[in-house]
Amino acid sequence: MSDKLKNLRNIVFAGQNGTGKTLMVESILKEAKVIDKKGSIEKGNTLSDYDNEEKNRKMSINLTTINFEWNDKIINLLDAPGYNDFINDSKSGIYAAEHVVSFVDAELGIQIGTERAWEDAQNMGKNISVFINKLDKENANFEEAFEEIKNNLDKPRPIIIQLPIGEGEDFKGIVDLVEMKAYESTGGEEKKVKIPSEIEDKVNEYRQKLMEAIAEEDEELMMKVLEGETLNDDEIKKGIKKGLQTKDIAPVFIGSAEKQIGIKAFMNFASKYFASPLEFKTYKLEDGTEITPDPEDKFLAKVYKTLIDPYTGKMSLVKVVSGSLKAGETVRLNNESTTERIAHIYVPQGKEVNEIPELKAGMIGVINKVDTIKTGETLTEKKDENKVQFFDPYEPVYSLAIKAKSTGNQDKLATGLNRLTEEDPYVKSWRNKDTKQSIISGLGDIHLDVMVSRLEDRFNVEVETFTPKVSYKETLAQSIKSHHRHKKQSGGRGQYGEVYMEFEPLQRGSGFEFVDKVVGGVIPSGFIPAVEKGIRNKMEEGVIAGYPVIDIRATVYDGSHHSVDSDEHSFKVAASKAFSKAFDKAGGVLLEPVLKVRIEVPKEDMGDVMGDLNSKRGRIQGMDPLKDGWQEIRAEVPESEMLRYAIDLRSITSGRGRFETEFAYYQKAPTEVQEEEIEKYQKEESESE
Ligand SMILES: Nc1nc2c(ncn2[C@@H]2O[C@H](COP(=O)(O)OP(=O)(O)OP(=O)(O)O)[C@@H](O)[C@H]2O)c(=O)[nH]1
Ligand SMILES: [Mg+2]
Repeated sequence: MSDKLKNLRNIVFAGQNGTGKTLMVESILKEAKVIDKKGSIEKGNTLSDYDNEEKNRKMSINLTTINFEWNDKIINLLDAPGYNDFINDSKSGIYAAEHVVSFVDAELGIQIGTERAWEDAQNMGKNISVFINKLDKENANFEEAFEEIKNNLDKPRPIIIQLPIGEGEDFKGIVDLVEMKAYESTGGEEKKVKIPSEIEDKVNEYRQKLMEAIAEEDEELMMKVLEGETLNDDEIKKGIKKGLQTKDIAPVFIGSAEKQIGIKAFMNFASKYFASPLEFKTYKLEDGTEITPDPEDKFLAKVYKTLIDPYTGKMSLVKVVSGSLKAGETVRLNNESTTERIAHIYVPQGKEVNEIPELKAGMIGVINKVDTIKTGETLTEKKDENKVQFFDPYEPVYSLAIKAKSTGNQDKLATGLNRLTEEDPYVKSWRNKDTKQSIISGLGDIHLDVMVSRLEDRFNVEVETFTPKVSYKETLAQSIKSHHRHKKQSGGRGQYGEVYMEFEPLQRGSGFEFVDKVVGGVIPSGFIPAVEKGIRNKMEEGVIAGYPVIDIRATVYDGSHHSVDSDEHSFKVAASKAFSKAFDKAGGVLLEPVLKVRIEVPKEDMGDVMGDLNSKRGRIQGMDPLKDGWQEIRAEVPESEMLRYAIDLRSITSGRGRFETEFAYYQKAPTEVQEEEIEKYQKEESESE
């Protein structure tokens, strides 16, 4: 194993938004002398949040990777966004790293974003640790925060490895219980100091607790502690290494990104005890085979993220899970079944890249400007068709209809959406054929808002967004016979066609049936398809409210023709008119789509969530307890009531609840909805005339 790989550490900062991950990255880069001056979130000048949207919104949106050295180690530090709408980028970061440092605000305690990072890290088999940041805040409380962590994270076991010197406004440094060293920060400079005498007793007490916690990792160590002996430095270190290796312990770090406290101790610990990617087996092939990250084995890499810079073009971020790739070699793209020569290879450095000659197992790299490579792609050697498993992303739950403000810009909008959804594949852009609207779907309103701003910023298209129309359908209220004669005499050849028809509503899901019962050639057989076509066209167009008609049987049983004037067009018109008349006489029914909804919420929010579902005409289908304190609710709810559910559920459950939907069936829409839709349609029709 080369030293370079042995010394590599892939670390992601993940967890609740606003806990200070980006500012902590900045503090570390200052300490590592990658930057001379620390930027701030407020000024929008951090190395990690470089995107315009991140600067404007003062939050991370994209996963950013920064590469630097600490002592003898090469660190890839990944800064993940914490806001729920960008959670798939957090998952990408957890996927690409081996060590997940989950952030907690010392004042606010555990929040859902951090719990989700734990869940994702556990599911992907990653190593978890915790950073309690913002200990400088007035109401920060280290002990309370740790208790909460302990109560919410049982595997791996959180253990205290550092103690604060002072708290709240007096927070000025930390004691490293492993190394028994203290650091204090004055004027933004962290310096080693003597352990303050007033906390010596506490330090000894916690060092003892640390020993006991670590002894659980090793029988020999346990015996020693039980017999009242103290562990020596080497034994403690050995215990920590083992606990991390077995994913049994989660070290808890503390500090303040704002005051530059806890940086040195964290980085020293990470560079000493965190392990090289070659020591983990967290990736699998799609058939379940575990992959050994051996640089000498065959080349396998996964594209976990795509960035598109308006000037420099496409950057595909790859994690090499085995083997190696030299610049100039050709790889196979297994989703596309094509090959590409990779001329240059880079490592990411914020928004920049640094060129390198070779990528090896465990490394994070960048491939530039290969258009066919997309997020989720597996790159392999030429003849290898294996695919590497990816994480399960969160699916879109919130949609908006979108159109360019100026009609001349529709093409530009389409191009922009294409590019943007390639960069962020967790936004989908599609056309709803029923409502004839262009739709964008994402994880929440902020997610789509970012898309809209990017369309304006990068592609110069101003757009409007609306709540999407619901895909209503129409059908007949009852069976009815209907007749129409189409006759036109306006100089030259006339138009003539007459049909007698019967229309019947069918069961949901039956579709359209056409029956020809014409006898004696009163309508020549050559015109029968035109009759059917007339009905089909009208069905697509809609009769009462402009939505497609479904579940109908149309029977043509009589009619007449004219030997000169009859043509296909005349019979199409006659059938279509007969169909409309049938709706006038028998009445039309507006059908609304109903969704099957699965919701996960904390128990304490159950009452409010159920109440809200009731007010949305939802029918509860069942409930099941999930893991500790969570509940699953299954319900059927009309789609029209669910258009803003991502936002409603977020506010009812303070961002904790999540849900997914799928189409279930169509049902008769309530009378008020039907009346409203008909009125809207008639208004639109009269305006367009
Ligand atoms: N008082 C105090 N404020 C901090 C500290 N760390 C960060 N902040 C502030 O907290 C806010 C959020 O910080 P960020 O670094 O953007 O938080 P983040 O975790 O990256 O947030 P997301 O990118 O949205 O997930 C900013 O206003 C920071 O200046 C800290 O240690 N103490
Ligand atoms: Mg951030």
